[in-house]
Amino acid sequence: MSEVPASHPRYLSLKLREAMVAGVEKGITSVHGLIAHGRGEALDYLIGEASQSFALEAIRVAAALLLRATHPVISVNGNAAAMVPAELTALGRLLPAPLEVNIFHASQLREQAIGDHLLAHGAHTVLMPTDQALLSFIESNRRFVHPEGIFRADVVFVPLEDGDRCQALRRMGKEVVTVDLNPLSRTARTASATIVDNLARAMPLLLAAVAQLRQESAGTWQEIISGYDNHAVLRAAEARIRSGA
Ligand code: PTJ
Repeated sequence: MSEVPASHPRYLSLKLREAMVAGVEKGITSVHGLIAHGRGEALDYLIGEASQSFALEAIRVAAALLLRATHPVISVNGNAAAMVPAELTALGRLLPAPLEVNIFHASQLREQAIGDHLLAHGAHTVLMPTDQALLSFIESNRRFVHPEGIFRADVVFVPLEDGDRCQALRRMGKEVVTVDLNPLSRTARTASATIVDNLARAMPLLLAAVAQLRQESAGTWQEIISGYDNHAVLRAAEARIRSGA
């Protein structure tokens, strides 16, 4: 790892780059993941490299959706595993919910490496893709899921998605919570709640929101969810990006 002084103005961004490169070197992240990360960096720059109010609103709804769920599942790909393994594990324990490895660029070696990485970070349950349960409406490698995980989930948390699966999950009647710096992506537009923020910043905020809202009643969760308009949140995020503020 190269030395990045904590005083550097772009410290978080540089540390995240290092985490992604380390992810590729450990066989967790695909090389395509580096390109996806670069696109995220550019969008993050445009939203001000801070969690904006549209993200905070979506985070609260995301927490309520995950708490209201009877069978929530946390889907993990190669980018998310490299960036926030401890936070994903903590979310799994807090809800509680299993983590499920689900990647776009097919590789059994990488699936195994991601699973091992999550277990090494203290994950309670890590489910692996199987050929015993297939998602409908989707052709990619992401259709292979675990029968006790994404297949029967009512709410799926899919940070940093690639689009096709989010639509498929919605068509299967599931709620989808995503984190995506691109408010124009198919995932962002089809998810139930889209957190337009950097995954590395959003995860601690989501954990705090879940910890706080789990003290509240199911009625409060329902109120938070029913008053929410994901399209309005996406419009606010897009306006921020276009304003160049
Ligand atoms: O590990 P795999 O095989 O499942 O592959 C994972 C990637 C991310 C490579 C795959 O899902 C992919 O190609 O994704 P896309 O289509 O590039 O979409 C990723 C989205 O995440 C884009 O809209 C990016 O802007 C966004 N993004 C990138 N970095 C971050 C991010 N969103 C939040 N936080 C980030 N740090």
